[in-house]
Amino acid sequence: MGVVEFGSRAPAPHLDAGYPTVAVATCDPPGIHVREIWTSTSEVSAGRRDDIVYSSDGTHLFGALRLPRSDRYRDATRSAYRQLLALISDLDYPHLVRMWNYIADINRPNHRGLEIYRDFCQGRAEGFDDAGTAISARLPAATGVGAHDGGVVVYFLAERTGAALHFENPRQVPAHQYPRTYGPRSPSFARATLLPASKRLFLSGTASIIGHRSVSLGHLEGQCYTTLENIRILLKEVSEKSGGTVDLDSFRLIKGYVRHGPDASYLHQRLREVVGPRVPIEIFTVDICRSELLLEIEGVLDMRFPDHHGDA
Ligand code: 3EB
Repeated sequence: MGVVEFGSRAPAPHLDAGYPTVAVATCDPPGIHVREIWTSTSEVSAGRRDDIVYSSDGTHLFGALRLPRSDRYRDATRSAYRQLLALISDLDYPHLVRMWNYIADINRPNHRGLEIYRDFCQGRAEGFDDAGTAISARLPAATGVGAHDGGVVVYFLAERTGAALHFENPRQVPAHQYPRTYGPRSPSFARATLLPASKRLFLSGTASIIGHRSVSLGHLEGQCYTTLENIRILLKEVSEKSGGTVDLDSFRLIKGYVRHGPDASYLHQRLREVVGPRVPIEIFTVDICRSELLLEIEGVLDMRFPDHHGDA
């Protein structure tokens, strides 16, 4: 349904191959470092509306857009999110499942001295407001991290049936309820989203945050430990609430982000210990949304549900 190219360049998402190709600037050596490929077993058709390229298969919609590099993203983000939400509603894939936001200069001040991430969050929250409470009550899992170039690149997955379930982490304040000290509008996302039909769990970007506070300041190993604890606690919550099973052994792919390149090998080693020898791991060196955070972890997991038709 779409391809995401993590590499040195970030041209706008395009449809030249008959499906969306999205580029995210996450590395310096020229070329494409890794491709993320979204497939479907059904027939896929692609299209473009406003600044959004998309593909759909009757059940899911994959889409992408890019906002050009700027020192103010609030209004452009609001309008892009409004367009995106209108598109999925009009095409009848109204339920967001997972969103990724890659934001260049994420920790730099905007034209008014407000951090770019906070400026982005303000526009995103307003875009959700514009769409009405039905959508803002069903915020999906997401990632919001830095990138080396490209302005703001957004790609997302939505679905038709409304079966997607969203989860919060009992050890963390829901991001949409973070206090105002973190910016004029809170980040708009849930900690994880489950697609029951495919038993797939989408884990949001997760960092060393307890309650709403960043912890283990300046300490890589401590932030890694707290982040993995956050994930373990969230997965326990998802298991309890969904009646299925999911734990740290359930990853089918995992992505890590580190602020400082030399920390990549440590995070890679820790993730390898956690997920076992066969699960793909990718580590990207980009800024993280809070300037004190050194790393963030996200991924896709396979859930198991009891088999009601079994021979037990
Ligand atoms: C956090 O927990 C860390 O703005 O979309 C994680 C996942 C984070 C998504 C977003 C931000 C976002 O607040 C940062």
